[in-house]
Amino acid sequence: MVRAVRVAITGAAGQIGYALLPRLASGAVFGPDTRVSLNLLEITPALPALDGVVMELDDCAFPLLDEIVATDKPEVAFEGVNWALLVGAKPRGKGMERGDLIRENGPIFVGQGKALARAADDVRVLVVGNPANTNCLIAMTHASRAGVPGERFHAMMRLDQNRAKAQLASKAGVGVAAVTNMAIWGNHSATQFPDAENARINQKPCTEVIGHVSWLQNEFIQIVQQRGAAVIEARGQSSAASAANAAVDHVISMESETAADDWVSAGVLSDGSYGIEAGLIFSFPVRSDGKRCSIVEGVELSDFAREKIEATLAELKEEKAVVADLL
Ligand code: NAX
Repeated sequence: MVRAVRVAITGAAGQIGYALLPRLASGAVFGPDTRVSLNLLEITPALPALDGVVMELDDCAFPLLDEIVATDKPEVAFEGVNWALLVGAKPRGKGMERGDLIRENGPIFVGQGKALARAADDVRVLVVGNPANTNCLIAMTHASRAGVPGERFHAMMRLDQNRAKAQLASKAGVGVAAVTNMAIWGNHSATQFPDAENARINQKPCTEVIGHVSWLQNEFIQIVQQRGAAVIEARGQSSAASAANAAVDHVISMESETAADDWVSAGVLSDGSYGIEAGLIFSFPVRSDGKRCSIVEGVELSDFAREKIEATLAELKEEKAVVADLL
């Protein structure tokens, strides 16, 4: 049976949008039996650039692509969508502190959360725009007040998961598919905790396979935490192809059932699991049943892991305090 999905992408004329849209339109995300419509949101000054992106999508002649809506109005962009990928946000400017960025971008997600609740009945939301967890918290708060369940809001941690898997695979000399159970805990920021202690390589504990405890507890964590900065340093621009790829991976994972012996990482609404303050958007290992996802319970955490998790939790609490008036 042919099904149809409608996907909203904000910041669609940006660099992640440019890498993401062809993947959505080609069928790479929802499969060869699903027709796709794209609702593209941009700020008014970026509409001419968005026109160019629409021309290019037309010129790809994707057989599964039904309709493209390009707009600067959130209500139009979110009308009847099944997924909303909230990518659009202001980039961090020179000399800007993290707190300034949070204050700059927070208001965008107040309006978008409200608009989502008004325009879409059955929507799942992935927030990519930084600071992703706190932006997600803001959008979720306003949408859930209008009746959209908070569990449908996710902050993207998949790029961090993919980066961590790639590092472990390279260190162990195996393909990335051999690495499973890669949990990223906490915030999509330099305090995140990529958890090698619970990762597995060819179903064996990663700590046994790699063995090099000091590397796993130091260099590995730092490489993953700083990978975004390393890409900016090398490329002069932030990660775009890998970020778009991670958004694709996230949606595919949420649309399918997670293997019983694996998990994926996503920033989701904390229910108090693992002692994380309920109500925060915190990255946990999660499993999806194709429609809903839930936090994996019972993952063992060492004292080292708990200390790292406390640090990233503290940062998320601080971010929440900075946007208290937006919640
Ligand atoms: P770009 O600056 O290339 O594109 C952002 C686009 O968003 C621009 O076209 C801008 O006009 C648009 N925009 C701004 N405010 C908007 C609004 N209110 N409504 C709709 N559109 C709006 O940035 P890009 O490289 O595409 O990155 C987008 C966001 O992703 C940034 O916040 C970036 O920090 C974040 N990232 C998040 C990652 C994650 O793993 N969660 C990784 C990659 C990336 O750094």
